[in-house]
Amino acid sequence: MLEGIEGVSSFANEIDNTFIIVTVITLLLFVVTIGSMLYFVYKYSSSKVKKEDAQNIKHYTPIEIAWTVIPTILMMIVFYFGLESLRVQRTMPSDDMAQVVKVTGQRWFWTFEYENGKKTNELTVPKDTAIKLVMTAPEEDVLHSFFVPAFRIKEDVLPGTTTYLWFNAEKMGRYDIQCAEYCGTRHSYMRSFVNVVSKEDYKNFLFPKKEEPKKTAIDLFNDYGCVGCHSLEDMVLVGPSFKDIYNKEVSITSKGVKKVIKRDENYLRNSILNPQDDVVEGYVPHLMPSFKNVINEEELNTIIKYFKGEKEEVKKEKTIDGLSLIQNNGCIGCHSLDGSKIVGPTFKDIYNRKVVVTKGDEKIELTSNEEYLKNSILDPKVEVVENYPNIMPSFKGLLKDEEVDAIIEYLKTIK
Ligand code: HEC
Ligand code: HEC
Ligand SMILES: [Cu+2]
Repeated sequence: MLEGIEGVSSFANEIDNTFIIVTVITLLLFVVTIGSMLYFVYKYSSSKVKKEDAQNIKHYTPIEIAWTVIPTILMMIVFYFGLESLRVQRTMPSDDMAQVVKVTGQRWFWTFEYENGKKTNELTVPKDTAIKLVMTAPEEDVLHSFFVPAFRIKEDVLPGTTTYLWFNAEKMGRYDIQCAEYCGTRHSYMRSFVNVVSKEDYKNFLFPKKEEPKKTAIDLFNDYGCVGCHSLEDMVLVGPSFKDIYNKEVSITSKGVKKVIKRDENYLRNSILNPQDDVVEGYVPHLMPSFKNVINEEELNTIIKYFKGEKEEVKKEKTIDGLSLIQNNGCIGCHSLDGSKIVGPTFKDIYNRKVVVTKGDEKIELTSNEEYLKNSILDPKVEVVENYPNIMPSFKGLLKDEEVDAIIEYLKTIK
């Protein structure tokens, strides 16, 4: 079915039924009034009735009563269903009965903030759960309207005022959100999605599991107690030192036979998995426990790499990504990356370009260096680029210092 036509919230059916009832009743009234009119126009047309036969009926009580009482009843039916469906829609669940999500509508993007402080640009909600939306717009913004056709909900989002909506989505899926109040140039782009997911997925969404960092060889040596018997330095403990052993020769006793072999990868693997096979000369046999079925293949590889002296790739700490910041903060609703003019100047080649700004009453030419870019993001009202409207919201307090820096670093790269 076309998305949005099928209702997926708990009260969608009730609202759909109300629409059907209203439509049927109005159709009925339309057919009866227009139908009888057409019939009488035909029946009493001037060609069929002589003038002198025409009579002026003054009063006819039964018909007066009928056309007062019947429409009144029909209208009361419409009123009843209208009121009932409005009531379910507008009776908000209490905060402890519902998941509360804060919604901010602003030119021209939506921001959703969940109970744990997480923020997104698409709304994600669990299935079969009452969701209460607490909605507002920043003081200096304009009117918007939050509309999810599939849930049959719509409500204005106003600067400086809080409005509410609630719903309980009964089917998983991805549904349109559209601003339904004309709010300027990019109004039609002020759209997003509601993702209805299972309760479990919602939990993972709110509290993503951190990937455990991969263990290094040293971690493994500690975890498996190897360091109790092997030193990593040039020292003999209970077993031989691990220092520089790869590809070096060693005398061993292999199944009762003494020989000198090279410590290649296979030998090292086998020494860990089946230490009883080859015993290094001068050491107590059968002391080292077997790590077969204890150490997995991946860990074994890590250890072998260590012996080989290969550097382990140390995972870089996740840096803040400028591109996702400008996507998630609505910058690209007003600034293009490809040189086209949307609402604000394009980000293409923005770094170190000459720009004319109005500062107070003066017009000055500047170079867009880091400081200028930073001020443009945090105090956009101070220097306004010539020929552009002074509507960029300030991101002071919304972006952390390091986030602003990451954005600027990213802006520098857009060529
Ligand atoms: C209880 C003490 C003990 C523990 C624990 C132990 N080893 Fe050993 N290991 C030895 C001894 C003793 C030898 C020498 C005798 C032999 O070859 O069995 C040895 C030999 C080795 C050798 C061959 C060394 C060479 O010079 O050729 C390797 C490789 C090795 N161990 C790796 C490990 C790793 C990896 C671990 C931890 C997962 C570990 N061992 C845990 C006692 C231990
Ligand atoms: C509502 C639309 C809008 C949003 C959202 C917006 N801006 Fe702007 N921005 C503008 C407009 C319009 C201008 C030009 C007028 C001015 O300087 O204030 C501008 C100017 C700028 C400038 C100076 C541009 C130049 O050519 O010198 C920078 C840098 C900037 N914005 C960065 C950002 C960043 C980063 C974000 C997101 C964190 C953002 N903007 C979000 C509308 C917006
Ligand atoms: Cu809008």
